[in-house]
Amino acid sequence: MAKTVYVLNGPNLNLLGTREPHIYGRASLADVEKLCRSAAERHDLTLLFRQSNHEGQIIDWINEARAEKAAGLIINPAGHTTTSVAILDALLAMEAPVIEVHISNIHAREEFRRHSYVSQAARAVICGFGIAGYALAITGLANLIGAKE
Ligand code: CA2
Repeated sequence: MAKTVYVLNGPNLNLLGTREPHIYGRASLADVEKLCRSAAERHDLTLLFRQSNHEGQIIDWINEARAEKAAGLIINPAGHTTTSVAILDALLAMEAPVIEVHISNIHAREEFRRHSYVSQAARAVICGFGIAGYALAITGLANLIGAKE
């Protein structure tokens, strides 16, 4: 049976492509989903792709991923990155590898974006590659969990 990978997106990422193209590019979240689906297909992974503007919903999905024994979880926590101990705690309860993704290079921006609670639970962090970072995360995760090429 194919392994399942969750891709979770935090607040306001539903607005991707509508403003700040110099930072986030022109692609929409639907484009990101397409990119992820084609990367997941290459590795024979089942993909669950979700976005929420609500912290509790994201925590529920992380708990679901754990309960369903997902093979891995990729998360762009967006604005929760720098604030959410609750998301960190949910991620720390995961046994499967967690990969943190940011579209922009958070280290080249405002100081407040640089500290991530989520990174403490992440096996790897990808930032600054634009939306291509999601596909890189899926490929990296596939290698970690021994999914097929
Ligand atoms: O670079 C990233 O992926 C971020 O996680 C995006 C977050 C930001 O708070 C983080 O510091 C870095 C912002 C997500 C909302 O993105 C929008 C993009 C275009 C239009 C509106 C919102």
